[in-house]
Amino acid sequence: MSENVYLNHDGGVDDLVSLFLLLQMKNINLLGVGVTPADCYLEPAMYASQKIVDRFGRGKKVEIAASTSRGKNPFPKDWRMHAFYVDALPLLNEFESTQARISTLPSHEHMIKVLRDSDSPTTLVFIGPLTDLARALKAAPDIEQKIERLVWMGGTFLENGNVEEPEHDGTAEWNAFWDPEAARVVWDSSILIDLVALESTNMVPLTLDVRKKWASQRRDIGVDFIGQCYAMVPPLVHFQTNSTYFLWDVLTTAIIGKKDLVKKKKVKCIVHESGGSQGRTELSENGREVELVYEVDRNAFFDYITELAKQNK
Ligand code: AGV
Ligand code: CA
Repeated sequence: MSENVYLNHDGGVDDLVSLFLLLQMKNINLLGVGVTPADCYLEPAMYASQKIVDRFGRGKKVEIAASTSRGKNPFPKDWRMHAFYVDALPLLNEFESTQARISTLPSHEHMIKVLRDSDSPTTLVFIGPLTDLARALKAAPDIEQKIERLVWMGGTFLENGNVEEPEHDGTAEWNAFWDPEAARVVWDSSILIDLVALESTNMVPLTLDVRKKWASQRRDIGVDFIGQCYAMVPPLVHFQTNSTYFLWDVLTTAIIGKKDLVKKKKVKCIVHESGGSQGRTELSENGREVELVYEVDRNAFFDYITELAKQNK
C-alpha cells in the first residue's frame, strides 16, 4: 500500500532537495505541493518546483500551488535568494518545462481540496512555517479527519534555537518564529504531530566529506543535482555560524521513506505566541503531546538519500 503525502515547502535549498527526494520514493503517493514564500521568494520557488517535478518526477502528475500566506517575522533576504539559484541551474533548464501544472487555488485551499478528494488519510509534510495549515484548519475544520499525521520541521527544546534577530532571545527555531500564531493554532488541533526539531537536525550539518562524496558520484544526474544544490550554501567547517547549513528538511523528508533512521519519544509542549521568546517550543506538562525526533543515524541517513537520488539505479 502506498502512503498519501502532501508537501508544503518554503523554497530553501533543502526544501527543493526534499521535493526531489520525495519524488524518488517508492510507495509514496505525492498528492500535491504547496509553496510558502517564507525562506524564499515565491516565483523562483514555484518555477524550481515545477522543473524538479518535470525533470525528476518519473512521470508523476503533481500539481503545485502558490501560498498567499504572510509571516510575522520575515526571513533574511540572503537566505530567501537561494531559490533563484536553484531555479537557474542549467540541469533544470535543459528542456522546456511545462508539464507540472500550477493550481489556480492558493495553496491552503488546494490542500483542503486534495484532502477532501482523497479516499484514504494523508500524511502532511511541512518543511517551512505552518501558516497554510493553520488557515486550512480555520476554513475547513473537517479536514482534520483526513490527516493521518503531520510531520513538521520546526521547533526545539534546546537552550539555543537558530533565530538571531533583534528583539528576540534566541530560543526559537525559524519555521516557528516566522508565524508563531500558526504553530499555536496547529497545537490546538488534535492532529498527531511528529516534530523534527533542531535536536535531530543539528546532527546532520552539511560537511565537506558529504560534498566530496556527492562530487565523486556526480556522473549520476540525481546525485549531481543534490551536489549542485548544496554547493550554494555554507558547510560546517571550523565552527557553527548563523548561516551554517544543516539538512533540516531533508531529514524530515527522509524519515517518510525510511522510518528507522531516527528515534522518537513522546513529549508535552507549548508554543510561545508573542514577546521576546515568540516561536519558542517549551516542554510543559500542560502542553499537547508530540513525537519528538531526538536522534538520527547520520551515516545511514546520508547513505539513504544518496542512494535515493540515483537515477541510474
Ligand atoms: O530552521 C530551519 C528551516 C528549514 O526548514 N529553514 C531552513 C530549512 O529549510 C530556516 C533556516 C534556519 N537557518 C537557516 C535557514 C540558514 N542558515 N540558511 C537558510 N535557512
Ligand atoms: Ca524549509
